[in-house]
Amino acid sequence: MRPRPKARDNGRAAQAQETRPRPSRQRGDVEELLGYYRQMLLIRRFEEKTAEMYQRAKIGGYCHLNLGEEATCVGLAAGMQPNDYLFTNYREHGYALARGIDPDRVMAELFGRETGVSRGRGGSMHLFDVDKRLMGGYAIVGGQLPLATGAGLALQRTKQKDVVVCQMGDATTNIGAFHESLNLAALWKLPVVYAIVNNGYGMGTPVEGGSAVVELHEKACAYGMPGVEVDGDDVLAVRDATREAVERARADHTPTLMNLKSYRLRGHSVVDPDRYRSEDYLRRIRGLDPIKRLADELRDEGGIETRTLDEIDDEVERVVNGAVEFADESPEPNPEKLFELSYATEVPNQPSALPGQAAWQ
Ligand SMILES: Cc1ncc(C[n+]2csc(CCOP(=O)(O)OP(=O)(O)O)c2C)c(N)n1
Repeated sequence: MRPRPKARDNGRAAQAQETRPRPSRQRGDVEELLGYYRQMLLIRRFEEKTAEMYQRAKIGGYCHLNLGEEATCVGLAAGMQPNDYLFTNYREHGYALARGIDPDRVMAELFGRETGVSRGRGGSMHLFDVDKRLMGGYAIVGGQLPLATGAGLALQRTKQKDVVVCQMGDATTNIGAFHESLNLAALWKLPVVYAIVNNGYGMGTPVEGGSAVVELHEKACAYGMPGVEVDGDDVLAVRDATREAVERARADHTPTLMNLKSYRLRGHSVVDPDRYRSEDYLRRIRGLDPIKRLADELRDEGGIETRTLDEIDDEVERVVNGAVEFADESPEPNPEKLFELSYATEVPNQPSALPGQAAWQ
């Protein structure tokens, strides 16, 4: 058996702290920063509540949280135009919220209710909202990449000006679909931005345990496209890098690979006891909390009082509690109608069939 790679603390956490000087001036409009702060806090409280609701068995199936990755969710969404398309992996609640989908409908989807964003048919890993141009939520690692690339091809062929952003995890860069997709996007000049949310781990395997190239943006050179490393704990850095890549894709159809270096504060999914990361590593990444960082910046350079930040926290907590109430009171989907949204063509529905029995002859 191959020796298990050491818990990943390869100096990145410590180094990250050293290479992040406090900005010497206010970097953005305070109102805008407060908006990002609220969105990030909403994701934080929503995900904490999701973990609680999972433990209370209100949510079933697989469930992956964006805790610690809030700056990537909000920064990516802020760097896109409302008409641009977003494809994500299964760790996507935060992206749905950052795109402006009502938290009530996101929570209802996690509860598997008819009022959910995917009418209760998708659950945590399959959030989909065509109005907000969130094109899913995919459970198969790398599954979103060929679809996002195909969407880019469709936009190019129909001469539309919209851009596709395709989010993925770090381990996804080791999947065949990653390489095929980037190759075609570069070859055909497709308006797609590939955004790695690099939280350092694919389940329990650290980046250096699964990838021959550890600096993942360097993989872009194989396809002659720009590869950009971004501080994924800094919402403004993520927004600005995304905006630049998205506008480059829009202007001359040059795809980009972004490597957003971030951390996840908990295990891979809500049932992962997270035994492969050392206490020391966890302590250090907690010190890099993107929300605390933005709060400090707002206080120190924006002149915002702690009281104002606390009020925002109270307000988002009410929103999240309201979302739970809404989800809890919403009806379950009618089993008679389950196939209605699953297939483009009509399929006979036999909800009385037992598991393992063919649904139709
Ligand atoms: C094709 C495929 N292989 C394996 C799995 C099981 N699996 C689910 S998540 C995951 C790790 C992916 O890690 P990464 O791409 O870094 O994303 P993250 O979970 O960190 O967001 C694996 C191996 C899967 N869902 N699909």
